[in-house]
Amino acid sequence: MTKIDQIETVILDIPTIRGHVLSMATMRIQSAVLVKIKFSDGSEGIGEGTTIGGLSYGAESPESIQSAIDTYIAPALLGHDGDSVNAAIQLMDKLAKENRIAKTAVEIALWDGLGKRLGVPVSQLFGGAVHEKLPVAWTLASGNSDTDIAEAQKMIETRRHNIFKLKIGKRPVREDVAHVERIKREVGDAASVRVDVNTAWSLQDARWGLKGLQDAGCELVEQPVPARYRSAMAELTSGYEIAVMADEALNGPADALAVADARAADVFAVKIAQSGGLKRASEVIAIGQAAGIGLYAGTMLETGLSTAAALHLFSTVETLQWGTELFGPLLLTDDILIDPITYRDFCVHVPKGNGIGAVLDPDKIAFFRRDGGRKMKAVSGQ
Ligand code: MUC
Ligand code: MG
Repeated sequence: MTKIDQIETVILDIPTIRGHVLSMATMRIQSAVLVKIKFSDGSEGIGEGTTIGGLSYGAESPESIQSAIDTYIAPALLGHDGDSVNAAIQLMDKLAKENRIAKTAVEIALWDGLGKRLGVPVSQLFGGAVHEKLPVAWTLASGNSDTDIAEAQKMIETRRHNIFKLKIGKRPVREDVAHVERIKREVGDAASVRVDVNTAWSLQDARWGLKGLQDAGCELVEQPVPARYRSAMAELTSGYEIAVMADEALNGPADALAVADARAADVFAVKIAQSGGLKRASEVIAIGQAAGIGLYAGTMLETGLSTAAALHLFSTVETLQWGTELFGPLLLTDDILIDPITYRDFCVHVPKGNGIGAVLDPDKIAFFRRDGGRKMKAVSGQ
């Protein structure tokens, strides 16, 4: 038996390339909790958990993710069989309620270790990849329409993205609709325009918003109302042509079943971290498929590490009708992988190699770690 010998965590704080203005927070850094698991045969696995804007997006913060792992999850897993990811998932679910991002970070490291020991990519552990690359959206969220338009035009010209998700919900609804109209007019048929309201609207706001957005040629609206407004989501889903996507409302398979049952979304934004790991995300995907709901691979703005893990899972999915937004590493000023993930021709490529196919750059980890990395760098004069 390959035992779990050691579980280490570290928080990295990596600046974003520009302020990322969301309805609930403006991000200027992303904090990623990295997990490294050492196994008794000398093998290792790495994982990552992120949230967005501290505690403004959900109930877990970078600090709570780290402490849930260090204080509760790691001590319970030590000595257990590293080859049975299912046993670890079951144990984590038993001893820790919720805390899906913390569980995800650990679970990714277990899959990565298992893949490396078996000499196969993680996609193989989920039945094998059917895609080498997937379409990838970019989020326009500078907080300024002119800057967003220039950014979109550059992305189209350089063939990096032709799907744009606009972050709205901070301004009054009519101003938001005017902002979307302007951007759609500028990009025309060269790009798909969608929006994410991050729960900011009331049902009344959303009725105005969805009407205006669909008239503007916007194709999809993500989580217009709070996660718990399931009947409002159902009304909006059936009341307008524009596709309605559930994001914050989807915290694992039980939510997916309830949302599908209530017809409270046309599309699922499947996030590995919000689902509670790759396995639970695969269950959310299965429920969406069975219910005839469209699929989209969402992100918690992870670094290349968890983005690689997500790509392995999503590469095994038959159809992602709405593509992916697995662009997390591109929002950060620096990449922490030795071989960054490839973005080309409007697609993101699934990393090759065993496990999740990601190798951390130790200098970058030393530089961005919260517990003194930069100080260490400064002392050594770099
Ligand atoms: C979200 O709510 O979907 C995903 C892309 C982005 O820019 O923010 C996230 C969060
Ligand atoms: Mg969202």
